[in-house]
Parts: sequence; structure tokens; C-alpha cells
Amino acid sequence: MGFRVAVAGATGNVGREMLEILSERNFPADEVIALASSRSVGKEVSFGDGTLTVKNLETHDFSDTDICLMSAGGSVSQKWSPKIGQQGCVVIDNSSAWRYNADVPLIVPEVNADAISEFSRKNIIANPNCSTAQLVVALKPLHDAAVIKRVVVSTYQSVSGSGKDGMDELFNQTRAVFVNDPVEKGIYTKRIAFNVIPHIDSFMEDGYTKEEWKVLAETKKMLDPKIKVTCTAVRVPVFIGHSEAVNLEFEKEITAEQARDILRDAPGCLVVDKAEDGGYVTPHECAGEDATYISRIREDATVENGLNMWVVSDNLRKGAALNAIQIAELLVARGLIKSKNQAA
Ligand code: 11C
Repeated sequence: MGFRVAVAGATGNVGREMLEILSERNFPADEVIALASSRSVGKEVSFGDGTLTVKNLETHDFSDTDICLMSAGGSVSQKWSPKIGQQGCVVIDNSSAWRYNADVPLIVPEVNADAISEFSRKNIIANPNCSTAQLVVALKPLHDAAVIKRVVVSTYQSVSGSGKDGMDELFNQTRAVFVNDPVEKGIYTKRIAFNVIPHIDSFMEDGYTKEEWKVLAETKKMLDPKIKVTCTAVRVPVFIGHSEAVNLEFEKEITAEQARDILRDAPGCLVVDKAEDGGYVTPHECAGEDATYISRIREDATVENGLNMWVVSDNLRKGAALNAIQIAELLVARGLIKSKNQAA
């Protein structure tokens, strides 16, 4: 018997992508249940060749459900994930609510799959922030080879990271500029159409934003607490796909050619790196794809053992939905979860 899988937040950008990927990868589910808040109950969402009718997260009985892919925001997750976990359903949570909790593993399967065994303390597994997920996929094989000392990353993050409202705002503002209508502001603090905004999430006391802090904290938790990380996170007028300019300093010597070879063999990575016109990947080409693309690998002569590279991935897939489903696949592959139907 297969698993009973719920997707909570099924009407959002990431929830829809989760349903798409569950079907695309033939996840061994006997039943997939679309859940959302009461105001979305009764809506239809696509699943495979058909549709699912959205049910109420708050009244769903999780005692028969094996896995809940949760993409309903931090406050909903804070409230519901422990209750769902207590009903014996494993929550894979896409919000930041549990990522920094010592009892909750934060997993990118290509990076720290073994940490998944800790999940049973709360029955919650955290999915990282989208900008961290693609970064650590690219860093892990290089860290294993030459030990990363310091990472300086500047992000170029698409508006889908802010959900449907961000995508609508970019579309409406771009249209308004073209037809000479007034450009209305919404969720962003400055105009996003034909602009870039060096501000994602709230400001912290030290002047960094929460998004920048997340990249640091999550990289340390998943990869190595000794690595120094600093980040500038920027919103750009791109619908899907986060890009990152990454500067690395290593303990050991590593050439650009060696890094290219290592990354070519690394899980989840795809190297597209020719020093010629178009010999690199942009977010436009990565949308809808699973890989983390690495381009522009080159030595940084200003430091000892330094490299620069450009890392691009679909933030809704590897940065969110795909990684969550890879975590579910890992639970199944390692025999860490049994279908409740099977047990009956
Ligand atoms: C953005 N990275 O692009 C954010 C979205 O902690 O899961 C994801 C926020 C998170 O705005």
C-alpha cells in the first residue's frame, strides 16, 4: 500500500508546485489530499490529469495521514505542525518556523541526508529557505574537496519568493509603466518593475535582513557551523528563479577546473560554464527545472584559494517544493516511515 499525503497550503505557489511534483515523480501515494485555510475550501487545484477539491486544514484528521507537506506560512505551521506531528503524521515544513529548532532536522538530501534520522523527536522536518537550498547544493561538494572557510553571497531573488502577490505586483507595475498608468505599490517597499530592491524580509538589529541571516544560519546548520557566511539579499524583477553570485575562500588549493569537474559529478548540480556569449545559465532557463545550475566558475586572485561562481535554480522547485518531496522520498527510501494503511 502507498502513502496518504496531505499538501497544506495547496492553493499557494509552492503548494501547487508540490502537487505537480508529487504527480510528476510518481511519489508512492495512494491518496493525495489538498488542504488550505477555510476561505479556500471547495476550490479546485490541479493534480496530475485531474483536480482535487481543497479541504479544510483545521478540521482534517491527520491520524490516517502519513506525510503532510506544509506550505501554509510560519504562523500556521507554528500552530498546526506540532498537533499534526502528535497524530503520527510526519510534517515536512517549508516555512522558517522550525528550521532553527535543535530538535528539528533541516534537510537538503544532497547535503545532509543522514540528519533526517532526528525527525522523530517532533515528527517535523524543515525545508530550507530557497536561497539557501541552491547555495548548499553547490557548496557541499566543494567543501568536501577543499574545505570552505568563507562564503560571500549576493542574491538576485525572483518575485515568486514573495508568493502570488509578488508576481502580480511585478506584472501590474510593468504593464502600468508600458501603458503610462500610475505605478501602484503593494507588498514591496519600492517599485519592483525595472528596479532592484536590496531588502528581503524584515530588518534585524545589526542592519542585516532576516533573509540574509537565514542564509547564514541555515548554511551553518546543514553544512558546517565553522564556515563564515555573509550575504546581501536583493529582490529583482524576475518571475521565477533565484540567482546568486558566490565568492568562496578555501582552506586547501582548488582550481576552477577542479571545481568544475567536482560539480559536474555532484548530485543535483549541472555545470554550464563556457567563457563565451551565452555560456552560462540565467533564471529564465532554470524555471521549471530541477537542477542547481552553476556557471562562471573562475579563480579569485585577490585571496588565497579563492573561487567565484554563479548559481541559479528554480526557487519554487529546488528552493521549496522539490526539496520537500525529495525529503519525503528519503524517508521512504530509508524505511523511516511506514504507511498507516499498511500497518492496519
Ligand atoms: C523570498 N526566500 O525569496 C524568500 C521566500 O523562509 O521560506 C522563502 C522564505 C522562507 O522572499
